[in-house]
Amino acid sequence: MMQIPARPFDLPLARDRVALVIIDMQRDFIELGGFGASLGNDVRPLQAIVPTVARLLAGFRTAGLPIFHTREAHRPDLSDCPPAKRLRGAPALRIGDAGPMGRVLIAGEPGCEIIPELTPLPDETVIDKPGKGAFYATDFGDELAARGITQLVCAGVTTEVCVQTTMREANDRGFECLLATDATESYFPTFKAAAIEMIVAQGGIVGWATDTDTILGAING
Ligand code: C5J
Repeated sequence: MMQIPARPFDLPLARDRVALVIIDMQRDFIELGGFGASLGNDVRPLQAIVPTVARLLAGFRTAGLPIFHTREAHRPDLSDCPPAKRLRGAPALRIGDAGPMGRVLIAGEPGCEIIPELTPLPDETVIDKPGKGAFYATDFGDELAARGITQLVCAGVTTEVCVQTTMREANDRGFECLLATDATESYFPTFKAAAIEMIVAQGGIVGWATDTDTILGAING
């Protein structure tokens, strides 16, 4: 058992039951010309966490622990993208529109790919998800169950949207989730801070939170 100092209290992680899930570190959210930028967001805070996410990923690889990556990705015919999602607001580019990195958030398009710094290795599982949470309309739950995983270390973007949604979905399914606080980011600093507080409040109502060095110290120590 690896004892992780965390908020709201220490979390024992079991080497044979824990996996890393890196959420939506895609060009469309992180690079200029992508979906995130088209919504009017400053992508630089998301770019700033890339080295930390890469360190966390490297640590899990070194420890030989399972790794999952997710992508928010829709089918080219948009049959898995409800109009209520596609037509929301007035972005410069909607999901499925042709942009500088191909069609926005469409599987197989350059913008939908995970950024090169975090390219998954062949033995790592990539989950394409049409929603905010990684469990909705995917086989993520089955993949975790097949490996006996009950604990998730979570990282990626954005903290209060796809990361928190995935943690809440996981929590409802009985998983223990630990958020790597410096390996996640939001376009809105106050939302990131609030999301972390929501997760750890009330005795860890959604999960736990700690920093990347603490996690790496435990899994590679
Ligand atoms: C958003 C995400 N923010 N990956 N997606 O639309 O958090």
